[in-house]
Amino acid sequence: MVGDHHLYVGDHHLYIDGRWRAAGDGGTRDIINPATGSVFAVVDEATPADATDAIAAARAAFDAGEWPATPIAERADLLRRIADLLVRDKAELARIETLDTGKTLAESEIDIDDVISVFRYYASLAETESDRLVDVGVAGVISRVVHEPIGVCVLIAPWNYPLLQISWKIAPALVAGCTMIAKPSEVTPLSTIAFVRLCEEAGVPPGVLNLVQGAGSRLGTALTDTDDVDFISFTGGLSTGRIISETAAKHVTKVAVELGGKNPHIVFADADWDSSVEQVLAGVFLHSGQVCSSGTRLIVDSAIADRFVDALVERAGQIRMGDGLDPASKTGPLVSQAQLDKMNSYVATATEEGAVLRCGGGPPERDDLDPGGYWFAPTIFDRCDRSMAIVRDETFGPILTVERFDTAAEALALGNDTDYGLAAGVRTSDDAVGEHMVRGLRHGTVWLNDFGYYTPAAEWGGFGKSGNGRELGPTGLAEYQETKHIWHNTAPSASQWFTHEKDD
Ligand code: TXE
Repeated sequence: MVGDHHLYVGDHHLYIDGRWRAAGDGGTRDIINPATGSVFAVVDEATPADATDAIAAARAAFDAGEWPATPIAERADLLRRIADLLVRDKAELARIETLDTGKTLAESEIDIDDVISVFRYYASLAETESDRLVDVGVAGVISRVVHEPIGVCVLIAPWNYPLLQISWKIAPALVAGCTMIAKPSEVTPLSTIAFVRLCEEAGVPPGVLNLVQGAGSRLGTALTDTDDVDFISFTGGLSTGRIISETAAKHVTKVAVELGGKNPHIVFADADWDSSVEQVLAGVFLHSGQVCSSGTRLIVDSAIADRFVDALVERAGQIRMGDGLDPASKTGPLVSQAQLDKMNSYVATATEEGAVLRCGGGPPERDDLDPGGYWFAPTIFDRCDRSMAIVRDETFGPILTVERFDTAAEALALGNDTDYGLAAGVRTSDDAVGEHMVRGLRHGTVWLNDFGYYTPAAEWGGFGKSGNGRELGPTGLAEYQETKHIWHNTAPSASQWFTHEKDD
């Protein structure tokens, strides 16, 4: 057990129309440290009426406020000020993220660095955006395509990368000139609350960024079943994504949903051995597998499969799990009892379905871990196939399944045999095979001889049931923009449709 688990002190109010305030009914929620299972903070819990207030504030700030018409250079400056404040408070934000999610401090620090990069990237991108002139071939007509903010945005984030995922939404929304309501996961709201304080300090105008924390099941209707919202960006589970999409459709509200994945990591016999072992492990066991792009399906060449799996099993047993605040920990606990229950139930089902448990399958055999924490050891199931729930479902935990292939065609078919399509990895030293595979895989991101990396400048999102829409990159900004065509006749004359009727 490691040090500082005292109650995380401070106001954790809602932020609506530039004011911090308690929930309408005075309600609060206990926030749990996953490494101990004990309460370390208490936050205000919004009511549906609070959510409606937040939408009204964002609506007024969009319809009558100055932000949508603020020059792009000023909006970009604001994003850079936010990035500078994130740099200043990085250590504290990383600590909060670790206490809230359980991930290691090293991972939290990388998250905050990525958040900073996203704000800087969108500041620069917005400044280089330009209108598009269209030559319509009509004398005196100037035809332009311009981008305008889409309006009021509802931004709903999950618990696995709390600040990172909300920042992928807030940064482009802000620079596009939108106003918004941010709703972090009720499981991990603290870094978002701290971040909104930084936005206030940086000078985000009242009403532009509003914050309501609380259960999605309670706030969802108020946030999505309304004509006052123009765009909903959601990251989370498939079933929630469906509910939100159906509700939004009633109002013809635009929606972008990122719903996770069941990501294949395909290893050919000629792949570099050491980096393959290393990255297959990191790809699935980092953050205890609670990553939407986690490489949970190992699809390995039969020629090396037994030896490769033996190597993984040996190394998986050495991964040091522990409190994220302990610098010796390489991975942390699961986020909640609910996730722990889910893993235990998948282990039971997989065993019934005939998968062979090679390691893990329950808590690590250690007596130095806090018994209240949500510990689940790196787990490998061999001899798996697509009939098994553990291969089809997004388990969202540290469970690797192993399938074997004999030909590249088989590997490709297996890699695409999923309802999802978020990310995939291919490992081979044959460039032609690699190119064939990366072009054939129906996934939004494909890594060749690497795994897990992304950059703010490249789009992120899924094929299939991994969602629709894209975050990051130019498309991630375009989600927050309307496209308008302006046809400007600089020399109008009355010589068109009804001229002859008048003459007759
Ligand atoms: O997600 P939820 P949960 C997957 C993963 C995980 C499963 C369930 O498989 O085990 O989803 O996780 C808000 N209207 N992913 O239950 O419920 C909720 O408050 C509006 C994949 O935590 O989808 C939170 O802010 N909002 C994933 C957010 O939705 C609602 C990351 C996500 O919660 C709502 C997390 C409603 N009706 C889980 N109901 C990824 N893609 O990375 C809930 N919410």
